[in-house]
Amino acid sequence: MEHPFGAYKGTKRGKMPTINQKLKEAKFVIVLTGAGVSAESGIPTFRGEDGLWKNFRAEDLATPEAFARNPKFVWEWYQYRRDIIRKAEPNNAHYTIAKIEKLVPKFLLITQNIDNLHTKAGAKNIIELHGNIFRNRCNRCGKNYGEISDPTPPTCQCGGLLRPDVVWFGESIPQIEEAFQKSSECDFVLVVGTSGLVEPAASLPFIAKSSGAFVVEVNLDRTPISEIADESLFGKAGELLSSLM
Ligand code: BV8
Ligand code: ZN
Repeated sequence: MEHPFGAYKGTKRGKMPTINQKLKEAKFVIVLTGAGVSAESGIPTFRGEDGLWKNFRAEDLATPEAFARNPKFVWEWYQYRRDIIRKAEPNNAHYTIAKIEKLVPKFLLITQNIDNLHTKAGAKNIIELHGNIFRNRCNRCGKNYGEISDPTPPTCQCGGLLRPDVVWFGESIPQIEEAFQKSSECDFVLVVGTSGLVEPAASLPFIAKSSGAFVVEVNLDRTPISEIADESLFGKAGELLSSLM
C-alpha cells in the first residue's frame, strides 16, 4: 500500500544527524520490530504484497480455535514455516540492531517476531512478545518442549497436545506488562518493520512517545505509528539501519 503522499523518501541527510545525535544522547533505547525486519532474510511478512504464509492469513490459523478444530493442519502450517525460517539467516537490520545494543547505555529489544533471527544475530536483551517458533509447549499443562520434527502434534505425558510456543490471536502476552513498563521508561524508541496493526504490541511506541521518548520509524510505507514518529525513514530496514550508525 503506497502511502498517500507517494514514495516520500525524506531528506535522509537532513534526518540522519538529528537521529544520530538523539541516539548518541539516549540513556535507554528500545527497539520494537515486526515481520518487516526479517523480510530481507526471505521470511514472508503477514500483510505486505509477499505477505501471507502459503495463502493462509495468520488471523485464521494462528488461533486456539483453529488448533482445536484441526490440530494436525495448524501443526503442519508451523512445520512448513519452521522449515523456511530454519534456513533463513539474519540480515543487516538484525546485525545493526545487535550493534546498537552494544553501543548504548541501556537497551531492550522487543520483537513481535517468532523467527529467532535477532538471537541468531547476537542480540541479548530481548522480549519475544509473541513467543518463539522453535519452542513447543503442552496445550494443556504448559510443559515446555524443544524442537520437534513429528509431522503431527505429539501428545504430552498429561495427555494434552503439543503446540508451538507462540502467542495466538486471542491469547494473552506473558511479558506485556514488562514491555509496557519499559516503554514508559525509555528515551529513544526505534520501530522497525511493523504495520502497527496488532495489539497490544502496536501501543508500545505510543506509550514511549507519551513518556517523552524520541520515536524513529523505519518502514517501506506509512503506518499508524508514522503519525507520532519524530522521524520516519521510508525504505528497507537492511539498507537504512546501517546509515543510522
Ligand atoms: C490479545 C505469533 C487479549 C503467531 C502473532 C480488533 C481490533 C483491534 C484488536 C483486535 C481486534 N480483534 C482482536 C484484536 C486483538 C488482536 C489483534 O491485534 N488483532 C489484529 C489483527 C487486529 N491481538 C491479539 O489477539 C493479541 N492478544 O489481544 O489478547 C487478551 C488479554 C488478556 C487475556 C486474554 C486475551 C495477540 C496478538 C499476537 C498474535 N500472534 N504472531 C504466529 O506468528 O504464527 S501476530 C503476527 O503479526 C506476528 O507476530 C507479526 O509480527 C505480527 C504483527 O505483524 P507485523 O510484524 O507488523 O507484520 P506485518 O506483515 O503486519 O507488517 C510488516 C511491516 O513491515 C509492514 O508495515 C511492511 O511495510 C514492513 N516491511 C516489509 N518489508 C520491509 C518492511 N519494513 C522495512 N524493511 C523491509 N524490508
Ligand atoms: Zn501436558
